[in-house]
Amino acid sequence: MKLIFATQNQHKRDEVQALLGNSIQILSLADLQFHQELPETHDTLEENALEKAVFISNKFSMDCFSEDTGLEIAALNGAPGVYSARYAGEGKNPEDNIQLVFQQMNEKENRSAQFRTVVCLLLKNEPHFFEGMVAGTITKEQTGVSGFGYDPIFIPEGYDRTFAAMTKEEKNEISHRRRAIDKMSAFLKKQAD
Ligand code: ITT
Repeated sequence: MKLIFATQNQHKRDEVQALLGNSIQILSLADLQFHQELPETHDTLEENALEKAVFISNKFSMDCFSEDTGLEIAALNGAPGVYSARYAGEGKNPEDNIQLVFQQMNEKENRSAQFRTVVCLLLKNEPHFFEGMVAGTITKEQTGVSGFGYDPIFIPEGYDRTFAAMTKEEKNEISHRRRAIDKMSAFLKKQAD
């Protein structure tokens, strides 16, 4: 089976490719020579995931999936959430985003947070949604150099290291993205049976 993964984020692409292995042939937007940023104009992960999938599916007339992910911090009422990529401004700069989170968390006792991923799979123009979450805490300083985005400041529950201090394999074992993609894989397998 062949599906486009509608994302311009190479880290997401690498993680998802490793998760799906050879079970599904993923076409990336780079494979299709498509380098334009994808539209994300809504206030929920679900709507943005759908928007990206519909945009690419229409463009290439092929089944595809997309995902939208947010870091939801309890003490910030769920922020940065759906605005995670551009939290500190349009430049999508991960370092600036992290510094803004630190600034806003400065006086906060409650460091609880979760990553939430919503995958939207568009099969014959019919959307199917799959959600994955991982709970954890926000650190007071950055550690680790692996991963991307907010990984250096997020410690998943039951661990003592940030995602960025784990290997790619360790993160992929337990991540929000893994949980959502596993649900999509199970759905696709059932369709094929
Ligand atoms: P596409 O829309 O092209 O898929 P994007 O980077 O804009 O790529 P999102 O809109 O989902 O993706 O942005 C979510 C942001 O949240 C992303 O840019 C990262 O900064 C952060 N993020 C997403 N997944 C993450 C992860 O697994 N670990 C750490 N940060 C993550």
